[in-house]
Amino acid sequence: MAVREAEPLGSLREVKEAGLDREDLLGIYRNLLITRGVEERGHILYRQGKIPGSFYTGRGNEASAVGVATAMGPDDVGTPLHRDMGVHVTRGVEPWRIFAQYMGRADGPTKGKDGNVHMADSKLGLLAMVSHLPAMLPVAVGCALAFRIRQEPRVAVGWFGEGAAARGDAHEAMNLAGVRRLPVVFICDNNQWAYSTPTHLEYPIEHLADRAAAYGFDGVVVDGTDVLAVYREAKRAIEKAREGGGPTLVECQTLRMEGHAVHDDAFYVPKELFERWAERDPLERFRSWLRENAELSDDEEEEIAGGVKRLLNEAIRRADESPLPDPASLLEGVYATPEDLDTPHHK
Ligand SMILES: Cc1ncc(C[n+]2csc(CCOP(=O)(O)OP(=O)(O)O)c2C)c(N)n1
Ligand SMILES: [Mg+2]
Repeated sequence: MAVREAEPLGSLREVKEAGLDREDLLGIYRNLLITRGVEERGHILYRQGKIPGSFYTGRGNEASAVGVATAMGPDDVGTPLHRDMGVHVTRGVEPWRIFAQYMGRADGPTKGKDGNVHMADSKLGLLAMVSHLPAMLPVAVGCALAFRIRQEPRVAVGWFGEGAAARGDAHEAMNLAGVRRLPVVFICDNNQWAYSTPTHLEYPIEHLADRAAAYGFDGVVVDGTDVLAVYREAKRAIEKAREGGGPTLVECQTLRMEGHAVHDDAFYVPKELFERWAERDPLERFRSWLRENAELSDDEEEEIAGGVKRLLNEAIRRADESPLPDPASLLEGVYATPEDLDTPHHK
């Protein structure tokens, strides 16, 4: 069965019908710039020796992450991964706290207990990832089951990579979600590589989203470099889930534009592939779309870019002032206390 392939979003009118006004569009552009800027600055900090451990980026995936997060409701929850910085940015995590996290400082979301992207601000509806992939999918499904039991009109969004989809927990999560028609949306960041493994060694079907049919729900393939198409498909899937229509598997197609992490130069990815996908740079595509369809002027563009630059300069300065964590706080915040839990059961 051929899965549905999403159309690109065309005119400003269509976008308005999809629920976005001009201010929203400029906000999306800004979030894309912040996302890329955070990761570009991260590279510099890494080379300056200011980021311990490794450093991961989602270059090429900014539109997928920002598009999906823009479609989420304020009370929805999500489990973004190492390519999804745009989700944290769009949900409102302040960049200085992201830099503090990278640098292992006390003001990072994990308070210096992790220096990597295993972070999230639960107050913004995000759950921090663990390393094991795709272990957050069962967690997202568990959230959806809780929403069902509590009769809350909320949706959980679970992210996974196409490589991680080969593992059993992806199957178990999608099966349970399908059987119970839970309010969950599965977002596959299909960036064509799992470390050095290409897709033809990961799954033997044309589209990963073809699998949705086997779980009894819809699958859709979307160009992950087209922020508006991602937004529309994510919105459709999220609202369908909210209304009791069950899960959707949204496959966002991109290319991982850098190595797996900073230690990897991606020598195994054909150069032509990078060249081809560089022409579809998500930020550049959306900038051109805004100029052609929403009258983005030079002044506006400069104002937004300048504002982002100042924000990031200030963010790095502030993060650098954040202290390293006090060793005495090592065991604080590691386990949830009853006060942290807002379930009726614990009240
Ligand atoms: C269970 C498990 N096995 C191995 C790893 C090591 N590992 C981290 S990321 C990664 C590649 C994952 O590929 P994919 O799911 O396509 O996500 P991507 O990194 O491409 O976004 C691997 C093998 C892991 N984190 N968890
Ligand atoms: Mg991958």
